[in-house]
Amino acid sequence: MTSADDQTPSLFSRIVAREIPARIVAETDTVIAFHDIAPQAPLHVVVTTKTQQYADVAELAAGDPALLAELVAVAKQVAEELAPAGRTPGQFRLIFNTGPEAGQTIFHVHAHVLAGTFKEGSLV
Ligand code: DGP
Repeated sequence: MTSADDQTPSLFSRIVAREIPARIVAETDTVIAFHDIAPQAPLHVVVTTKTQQYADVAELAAGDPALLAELVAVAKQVAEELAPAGRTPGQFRLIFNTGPEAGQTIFHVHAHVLAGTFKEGSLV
């Protein structure tokens, strides 16, 4: 059991369940991607696991590396398919805020896929 197991459904689990609307852009059996509600770049998509078993990327890497690889593959797919105008498809920043002091607010592992520029150097 990991730290997220005993929690009530996270906001992202509620998006997975379609209880909260989101602009979903990709989905596999285990991973889902949707536009961030407060974009920090012309392309800003959140990629997360469909279950909330892992709170952050360190837990996911230790517990299910294949699922982490799937999440990264979906991030790349999104960055290829939704590249901002004038940007090279498939070139992107991938940010996993890990812990509250690093800016993590939702403790259900997720990556931020960013491309284009609003705030160069921002860590989301
Ligand atoms: P983090 O701070 O790394 O835990 O990222 C959480 C992200 O989730 C943050 O960039 C904003 C986004 N977010 C929060 N609430 C919602 C929501 O209701 N819908 C969507 N699409 N994104 C949300």
